[in-house]
Amino acid sequence: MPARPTFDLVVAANRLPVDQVARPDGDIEWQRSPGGLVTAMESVMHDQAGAWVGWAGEAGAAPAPFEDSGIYLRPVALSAEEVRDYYEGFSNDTLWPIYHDVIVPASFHREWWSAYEKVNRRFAEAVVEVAAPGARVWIQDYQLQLVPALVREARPDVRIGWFDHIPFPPVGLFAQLPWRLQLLEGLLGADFLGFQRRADAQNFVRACRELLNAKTQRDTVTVPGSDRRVRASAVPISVDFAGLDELARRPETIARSREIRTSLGDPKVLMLGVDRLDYTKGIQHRLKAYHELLDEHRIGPPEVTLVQVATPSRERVEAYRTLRDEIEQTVGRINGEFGQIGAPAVHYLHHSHPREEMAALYLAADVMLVTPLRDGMNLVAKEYVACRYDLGGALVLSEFAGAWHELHQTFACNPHDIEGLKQTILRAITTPDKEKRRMMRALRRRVADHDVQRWAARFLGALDIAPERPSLDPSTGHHHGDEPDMRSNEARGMTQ
Ligand code: ADQ
Repeated sequence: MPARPTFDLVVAANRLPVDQVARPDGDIEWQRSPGGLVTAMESVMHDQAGAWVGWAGEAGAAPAPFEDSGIYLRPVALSAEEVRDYYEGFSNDTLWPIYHDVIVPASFHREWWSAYEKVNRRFAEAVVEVAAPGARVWIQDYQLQLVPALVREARPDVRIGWFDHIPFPPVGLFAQLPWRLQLLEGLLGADFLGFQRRADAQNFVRACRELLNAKTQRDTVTVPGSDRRVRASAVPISVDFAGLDELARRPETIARSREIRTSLGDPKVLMLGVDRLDYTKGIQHRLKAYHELLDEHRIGPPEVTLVQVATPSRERVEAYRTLRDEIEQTVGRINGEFGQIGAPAVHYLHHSHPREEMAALYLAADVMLVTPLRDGMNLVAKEYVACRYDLGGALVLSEFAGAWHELHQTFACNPHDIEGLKQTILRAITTPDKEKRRMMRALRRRVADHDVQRWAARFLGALDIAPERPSLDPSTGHHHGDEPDMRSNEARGMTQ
């Protein structure tokens, strides 16, 4: 029997970067899913072969490992019960609400936790199987928080990193979790932990200090009972700037964006929202502000219109079904009151679109509304910026999105403050083009410099030097990985 292949770089994520699609002849084929993580990995995997461990998206037996565009894919099987308990349950109905400020209440069920443990163990076994001696292992996100310690136990030779795509909650919220100690101990199996914002890393370090009684110094935690140190710091994720910029400049994208505007009746102002249909995204707050602006005759169709794209998401979790009903009811009410024949006030699209169509929508939109109540980063904000090669458009951005800590030249808003949100939307509409172009130029500079390729390189760079190197750069007094300009919004506080 041939030896199983092993790799120097192993990525583990809940999902593999491919989707199963049925061909018309009934055969199944795999299609690369277009997410930013895949682009980031391609950029670091081009000079070394890598493996990706993840679920293939269908309950039941896992397909055999296979190769796709140079990446070795190692599927992990999940039974239907495990999808329910580990994924929909513990990941999306326990951790997700706790990590997002309990916008909806979290559910705690011991059998969900057992499934989470069991599935994390299965992921760890798959990682161990494909990792070469001394490999770098990069574990993604909140679904796999126990994997770092499980991998370390079996394979002390490998370097282990974990990246948190969502916020890490303040200790007061995190402490509600009955399994808080196991989660912290799971994460402390890593050498380096990456977060979207400095505040997230600090929340983690503080949780270790207060709940595990661990010794901490700035961004470093000493694992209790050992002298091993783990670093936790901010490495904010980004988008494939060059790829999106190129896509937006294509004549067919430009033509499609004109066509979109024409089919909407050539409004003076086209506003756009693009979100996964999730209660963290502040879609209701946005619709409420829009509704009031219409009601007060400050704006109205056909001059101003709103396109809201809401991608279906987690529809088997009750909070998401309720949210969908609420949003669809609100959209119906707004259109009933303010729509005209051929000119609805809200164009609501509940399906996903190819990249090309997304780029055309971004290019068509005069005002992009990104108003989450809490969001790890929010890639939509950065994608919009990357597509606006023409320096057109205006970005309304919530202070509660990780992106706000990097993108300073936006129309910043607090989505809870409906009156303030309305004023901000009006300002985004009425600010002179010259000023908006200046803002967009600054935003594009930031995203171009900090693209997803750089994010991956920075994460792996930090993983390579952690934890032997001192975490403070003696020449500047700054932490490695913290850009001075990322700190300024945080330093100004959330009260501006
Ligand atoms: P998400 O919560 O999924 O990600 P976000 O960062 O906005 O949020 O990414 C959504 C992605 O889906 C974007 O790339 C967007 O273009 C795409 N998308 C949305 N609607 C779509 C549609 N109708 N059709 C096609 N594509 C659509 C989590 C965290 C975020 C963090 C990311 C990455 O919650 O805070 O930014 O991970 O770390």
